[in-house]
Amino acid sequence: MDDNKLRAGLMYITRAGFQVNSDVLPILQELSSRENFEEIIKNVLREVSSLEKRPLFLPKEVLQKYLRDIRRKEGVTPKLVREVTAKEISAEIEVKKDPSALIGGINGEIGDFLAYFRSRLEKLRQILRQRADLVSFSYIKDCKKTNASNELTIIGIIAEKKEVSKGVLIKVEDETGSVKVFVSNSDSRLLAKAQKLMLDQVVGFHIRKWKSIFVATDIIWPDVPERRVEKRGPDILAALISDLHIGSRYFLEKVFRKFLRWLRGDGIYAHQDLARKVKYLIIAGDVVDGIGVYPEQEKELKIGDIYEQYNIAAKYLAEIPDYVEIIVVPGNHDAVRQALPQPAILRKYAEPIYSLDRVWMLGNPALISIHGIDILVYHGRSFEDVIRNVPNTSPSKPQKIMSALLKARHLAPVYGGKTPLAPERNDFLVIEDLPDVFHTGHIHVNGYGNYRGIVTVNSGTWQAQTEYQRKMGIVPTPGRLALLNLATLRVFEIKFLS
Ligand code: D5M
Ligand code: ZN
Ligand code: FE
Repeated sequence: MDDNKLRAGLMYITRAGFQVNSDVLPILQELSSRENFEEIIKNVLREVSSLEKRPLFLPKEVLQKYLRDIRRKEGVTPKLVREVTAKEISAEIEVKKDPSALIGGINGEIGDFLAYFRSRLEKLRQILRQRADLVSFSYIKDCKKTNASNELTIIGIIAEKKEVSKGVLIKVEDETGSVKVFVSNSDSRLLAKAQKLMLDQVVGFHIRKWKSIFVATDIIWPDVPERRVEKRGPDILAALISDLHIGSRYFLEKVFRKFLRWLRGDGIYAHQDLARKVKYLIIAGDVVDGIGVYPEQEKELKIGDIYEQYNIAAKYLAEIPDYVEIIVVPGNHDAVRQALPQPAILRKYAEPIYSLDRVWMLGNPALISIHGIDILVYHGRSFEDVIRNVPNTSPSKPQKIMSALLKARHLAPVYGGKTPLAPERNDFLVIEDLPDVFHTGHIHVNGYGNYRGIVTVNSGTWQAQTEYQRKMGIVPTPGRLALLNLATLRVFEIKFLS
């Protein structure tokens, strides 16, 4: 409030022939603190003078409107609670990590493999050493020299895991050598831990020398510190999808169209009010079914041309309202190298998608931040290897698989399994920066969870059960859309396949 300015303003108003009622005084007081108060008053008077019936008193409504506009411009939230729609909010996307431009230049020589595992070991050792009991550790070569029976700590890669008569025998490696560590049956808690170890993952061991062998006293995963996410974005939604498989005979075109119509707001659908809040669409791979991905795939294709598959995909994406930002990461069916990390889908094949503006073509995995919420997007190819390695994991509970990966702080620990890994000099698949949300696909089953404060979302599919999946006993959950609220980080779903 500025008394002199306010007095001058009041004089101006009365000279223009309007009276000032006491109820507008507080509004004028607040407006008087603004630099352009004089200009505001002039505009108010101009508006009021042009009214058909000239009022005697300066109308409160007009002043309120000016104040509201000014507050909005200044970024002050109006007291009135009003729903924010995606259209009126501007996009805020930051790509924090994208392997696309950083990979390649390796040719699979032995040196590459050594450099790759060295990078994996070093990165995970950094993470493990943040724990008080792992700060100091011994290199394997040194611990083998010891004769003492005191406890030692090692950090290494799981090179072998064998069930033996009285427990599990684990071969652990670091850059200085390897050692066999025995986990005894007699400690059921430790045995359960040992059974959950995946090949090639990096963990810490507390060990003790007993006669000529080393016995584990504890196994420590890099893991995620328990935390509560305090970050809050705006009250808008990100739609998380994956595994469209456009081009496949099993692609559920009608169901997918229904989702697009819902998003556009034409037609009468349940939860139509939510469609207007969707600002982002994140696609975690397998946009198209591709060609030559598995033997005799052509029999299951409706569109046998990869260019045409992406052309159709682009047509669908073009139907999405123009205020929605679309983020696309490749999967194992997309037109780019299979080995992880994958660069973005190649422009050569997906030109029609590239030419849509508002589409972000990123590599797999990618770390993005939308309105400050960090989302790790990864297709999920390695889930099959986790299922083989970790007891009690299955395709029907993808959130458990996601937790296992977060706990290992690696997206694809197993080397030489189902997941092809490129031995890059730098292991991009180590989960170095913890996201707020972890979004995956691949397994074609929706699953939601929370691992130590990280929201985990496996978005299902838009493809019906294939012959192969039927034989394998995989029961997909098609047509279920996962929606993430950026203000609450809550996930809920809308079913488009009834
Ligand atoms: O994978 C879709 C689903 O099918 C997923 O649950 C994995 C499973 N799948 C697909 N191909 C194979 C093979 N060759 N072995 C085992 N499981 C498989 P998608 O990537 O969409 O084909
Ligand atoms: Zn898929
Ligand atoms: Fe897949």
